[in-house]
Amino acid sequence: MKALVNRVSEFQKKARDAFEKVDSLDDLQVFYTQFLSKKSELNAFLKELKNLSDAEKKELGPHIQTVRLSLTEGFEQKQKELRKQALDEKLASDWIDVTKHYPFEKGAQHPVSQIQKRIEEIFTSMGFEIVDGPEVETEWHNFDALNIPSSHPARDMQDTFWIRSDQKNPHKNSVLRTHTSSVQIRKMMEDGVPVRMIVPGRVYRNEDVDTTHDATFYQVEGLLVDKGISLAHLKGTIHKMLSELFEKEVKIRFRPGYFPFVEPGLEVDIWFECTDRQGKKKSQWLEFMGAGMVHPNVLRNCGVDPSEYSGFAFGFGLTRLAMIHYGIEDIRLLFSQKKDFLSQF
Ligand code: FA5
Repeated sequence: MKALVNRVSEFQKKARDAFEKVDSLDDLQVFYTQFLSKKSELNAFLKELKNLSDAEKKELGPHIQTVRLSLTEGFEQKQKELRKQALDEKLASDWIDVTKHYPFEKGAQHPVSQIQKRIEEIFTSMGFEIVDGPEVETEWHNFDALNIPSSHPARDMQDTFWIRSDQKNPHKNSVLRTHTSSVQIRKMMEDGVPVRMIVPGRVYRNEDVDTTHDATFYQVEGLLVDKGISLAHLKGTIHKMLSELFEKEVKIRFRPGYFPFVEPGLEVDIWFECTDRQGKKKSQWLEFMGAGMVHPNVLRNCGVDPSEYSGFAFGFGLTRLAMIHYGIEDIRLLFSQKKDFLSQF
């Protein structure tokens, strides 16, 4: 026992001397290995305790633990100091002059963001709220609640990126939302009616990309539900929105269209006048958006009584609108990150 006590005292002295000399994180690591790790003499002392009597263990055990504790505290404190010192040194030497390349080239808002901002201004001036929703959506919100059950052929109208589709429960399956219409459901279920909102947002479809189709694009959904709402309100709202946006009287027309979540369903066309590359004036009806009166089943799915409330809904491609507005011929340019192209807007 006496021999062990002496060795512990000697160890303690050696450790203190070594600690005094620690000057860097590398030194500290060497100190740790030698005096605190499993390979250290300290650990060997603890093993040797086993061979002593109970009384000796009671006396020497706590002493060895106190030595270990004081060395560990010293080690941790020193580690903190040295790490801070290393960080301070790095920060002092490792910095960049952010003004070096001044003046920066001036950035600008993306054309789709510019149109989105303008659309938001126009709709908020008409008392519409701007609402957001998740881009990873449940199958139920994206399809079933909008009157598109899994067996319905209308599912094929929107090629879908499935995230999870191995379960029978549409609340558990998820998709990258194929349209912003899913937010109609979320909003009415959360806040009830009356409602007057637009939802600008990104949507995804598993499409073959071409000049007018992208796999990721932006839509704006509109929903107004209240007592006594009719198609006349829809027509007035869309006409006002487009005339404000194009800063002139815009001609629109309604055609019958099919979307399972509206009845009657419509396609809205816009009379578009432009000058082609040869300088020739061109005018034509352009398909602009889907719309209609909210289907009674959709209202019921959201807990709204269709005998009391009615409403209109619409959805248009914001990316396509930006193309029309700025005369962009190929949708792929918009998200090509090409500075030459983007700096024109
Ligand atoms: C819908 O997505 C319906 N949710 C719209 C709607 C809402 C109808 C409310 C009725 C009531 P559709 O699949 O037609 O409908 O898409 C709407 C618009 O998104 C199109 O008119 C078009 O402008 C745009 N769009 C559709 N697919 C693409 C694509 N691949 N790339 C770019 N824009 C697209």
